[in-house]
Amino acid sequence: MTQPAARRSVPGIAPVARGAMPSQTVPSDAEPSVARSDPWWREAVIYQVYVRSFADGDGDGVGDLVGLTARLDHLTRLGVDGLWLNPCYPSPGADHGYDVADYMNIDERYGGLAALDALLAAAHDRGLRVLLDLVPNHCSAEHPWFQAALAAAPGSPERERFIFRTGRGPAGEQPPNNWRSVFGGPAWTRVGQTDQWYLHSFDPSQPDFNWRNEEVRAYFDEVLRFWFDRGADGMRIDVAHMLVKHPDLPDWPFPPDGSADYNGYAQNQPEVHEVLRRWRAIADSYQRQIPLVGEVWVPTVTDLARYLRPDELSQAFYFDLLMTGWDAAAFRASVSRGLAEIDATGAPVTWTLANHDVHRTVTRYGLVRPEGTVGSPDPVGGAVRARGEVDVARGLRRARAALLLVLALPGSVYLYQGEELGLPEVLDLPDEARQDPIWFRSGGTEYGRDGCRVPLPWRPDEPGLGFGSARTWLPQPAWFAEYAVTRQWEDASSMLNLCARALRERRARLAGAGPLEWIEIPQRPDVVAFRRGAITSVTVFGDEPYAAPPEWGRIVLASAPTDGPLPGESTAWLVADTPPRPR
Ligand code: TEU
Repeated sequence: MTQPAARRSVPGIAPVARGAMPSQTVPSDAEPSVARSDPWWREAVIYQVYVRSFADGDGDGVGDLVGLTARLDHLTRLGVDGLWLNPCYPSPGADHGYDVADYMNIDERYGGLAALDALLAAAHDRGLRVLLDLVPNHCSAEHPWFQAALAAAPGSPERERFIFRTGRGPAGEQPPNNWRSVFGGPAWTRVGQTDQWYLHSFDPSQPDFNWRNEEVRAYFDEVLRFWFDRGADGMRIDVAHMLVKHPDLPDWPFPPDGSADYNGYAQNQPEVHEVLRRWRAIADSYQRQIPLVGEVWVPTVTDLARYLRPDELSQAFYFDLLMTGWDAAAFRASVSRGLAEIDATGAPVTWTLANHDVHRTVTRYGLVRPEGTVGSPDPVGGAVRARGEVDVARGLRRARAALLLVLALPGSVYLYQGEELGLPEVLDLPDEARQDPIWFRSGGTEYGRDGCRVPLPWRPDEPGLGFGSARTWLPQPAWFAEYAVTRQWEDASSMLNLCARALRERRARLAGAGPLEWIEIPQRPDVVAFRRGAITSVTVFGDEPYAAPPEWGRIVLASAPTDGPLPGESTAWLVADTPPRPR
């Protein structure tokens, strides 16, 4: 069903020969002056690939790089600028790749290094950039350094690469402090029956590195260079705010009523910025533009902006909007906050409505009756993974509208695989199928993130819905067939066609369009409208239709069918034949 890939030429991208190892001085340096002054990533739309759930090339039930490479046509037809791959390094898979055992290799289950080289070549050939995922806060307990640390004595240089401490209590049988793991339970695990414990902000199989140790810093310099030399176009950086801990590891004053899990000593320490500056210098030492995109969960947008100072991260996901519910005032306030605080840093706002850690957009916006509070160990888990009764049709309407709104904003946008299909969260996976460490560590009180990681439906009438294997690593519900890629390309009104059209319009009408100008509509507080470049974007959050003034022009794209007023819960992009005069 897929059409042949359009070949686009993108400045700064050089096709890389299959199997070749590009160096930093080969053709990707072409046109550096153009690229230097106008970094490609500032307005890019990047598609996030959760590799094990995108497409399976070898039929083992788990997605891989061969499967991905074979289906790049889907992404070129969709019209994105690049992709970000969740970690695919060798890993025991306790947290599906966020437990890395070898930082300078690709897992054989995903096809090994040769498959990555082939993917880079094929993607570059189509003008698609490829970002990898750096996991620097912790490694896998199977990483040779951690194995060496366990074998070495307390106080040894091997242990200094991690955070080992003596426990409390007469025999050191209590954890060294009161810190909690993001995945639930204490953040410390005892080494056998000794008085020594090691810190893990996530699962016990993910020991935290000691970022105050120069050997650790030097190692990651090497890791970055390894992938940039190989042709990676950028890096997403996992929990970039967490690397450095308070030097004394003091107890954090958690409220006794359990109302907040945020731990200000385990993250967001001033020294983390030294590390980010170091990485920025490495990225900038290449003759092409390499973005570092941070996953930074910090309490305020002002905190977030500190990570985006000119010599630190190029971008950081704007989770503020992802955590905002379907509400006109809240949406507009979040967008304004982002534009004010982030723009001031000189970095583009990096919008995202979904990723592999949160409930899918359709489900978040369609939640009509939340089921009490979520007993999540994760400080933001309750907000982004609330369960309850979902009105899927409503959720889809809102997700379509939200997507158009976001695609009209200045900055860069990250789409999570399946978002282009309007996939809802799979809330009712059988318990025995669940794999997320959050599910196990929370004692089954938090269902975790498996429901947004179910393998994609490609073709409705094939085993495994065309994923590439009949038995997929997480089971696909029967209703996934309705959302299949081929079916959606055939349906002009599908989310997939809406998304593809929006990306085309965005490229044609909004490239380099600059800032937005809000339009006030005092009589309709449920309508959010702004003008940017040639487009006026209007979102109706309420149920009542809204008739846009004729001078705003004609509708070029709408998230819901209309031949007059915009229906409730929809977004339309309008274009005036003669642009309105500036006020
Ligand atoms: O996520 C960081 C993290 O803290 C998430 O748990 C986040 O707070 C939460 O899911 C939102 O509710 C990153 C990765 O994206 C995640 O997949 C990994 O499990 C985690 O780091 C550990 O590497």
